[in-house]
Amino acid sequence: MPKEKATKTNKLIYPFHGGYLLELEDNKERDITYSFAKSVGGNDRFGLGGNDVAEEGTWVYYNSAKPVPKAVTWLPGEPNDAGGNEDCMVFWMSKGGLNDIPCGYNNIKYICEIPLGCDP
Ligand SMILES: [Ca+2]
Ligand SMILES: [Ca+2]
Ligand SMILES: [Ca+2]
Repeated sequence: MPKEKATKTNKLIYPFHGGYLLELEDNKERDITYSFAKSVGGNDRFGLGGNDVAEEGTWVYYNSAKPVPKAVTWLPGEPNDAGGNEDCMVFWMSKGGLNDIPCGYNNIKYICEIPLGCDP
């Protein structure tokens, strides 16, 4: 059911004007946005744009379809595809880093980014 999962998540992206689920380029962006999630609080999981829905073990971002860079590091032992059903990237706040969890997970917040305009 990879397509259904992707559609479910895409619906969450559209309400944000010009924004999309967060795509981490490196650990610097990871640390900055993790701190942001921590300051927002209120949930142990914050969903990002990374997923391996299309091909197990191949992590890409929803919006750009770019691979999740090797420069972005996960929690030790993650992503582990626990139960063969973890295809979406989250910040796991109580563990302090990136984890993969089932895409249909209910109790979750999402982080989006909006590209800055570069008008002259
Ligand atoms: Ca980004
Ligand atoms: Ca997976
Ligand atoms: Ca996991």
